[in-house]
Amino acid sequence: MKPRIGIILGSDSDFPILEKGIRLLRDWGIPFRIEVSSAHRTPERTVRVVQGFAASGVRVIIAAAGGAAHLAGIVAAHTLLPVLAVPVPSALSGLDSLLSMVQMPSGIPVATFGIGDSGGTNAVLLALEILALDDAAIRKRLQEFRRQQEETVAAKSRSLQQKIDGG
Ligand code: RP5
Repeated sequence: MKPRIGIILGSDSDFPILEKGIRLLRDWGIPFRIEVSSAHRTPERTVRVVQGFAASGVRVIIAAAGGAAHLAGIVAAHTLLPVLAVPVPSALSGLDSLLSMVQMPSGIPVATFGIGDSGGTNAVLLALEILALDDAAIRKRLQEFRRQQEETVAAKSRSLQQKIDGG
């Protein structure tokens, strides 16, 4: 099956922040490709990965990296596919990663998410929302996902209330 989402990690050590999102893709049967390639350690390979994603039918790219994180910018410079950037926690708690991604000079857009796990999961969810623009099955899945989330919050509220009432 043709991959619809391309994920590029600056290092295999970045994988944990996308684990939850990748589980979601697998559970929902969304075909994706994942590659490790560094903007600075393997610049030519990074360009080849981006070109490969586009050629294989990928519609949206997620790029995760940490530190002086120019991966998403380099990826975006080589494609017109939307690029979603996830800042990985670093020696500076990911603030360096975040600023490297979010402060793209005008002309090459990168949509930047929050640092770490929640950013990784939200990037996958936004990628799915982009695909859902012309895929009714994914749209339905996303609606169900939100419904389940609402139930979880309501259950937490009930359980907290019980705890308080119980003394
Ligand atoms: C970045 O350097 C990677 O994205 C990673 O977050 C960080 C450390 O990489 P490793 O030294 O763990 O390979 O390029």
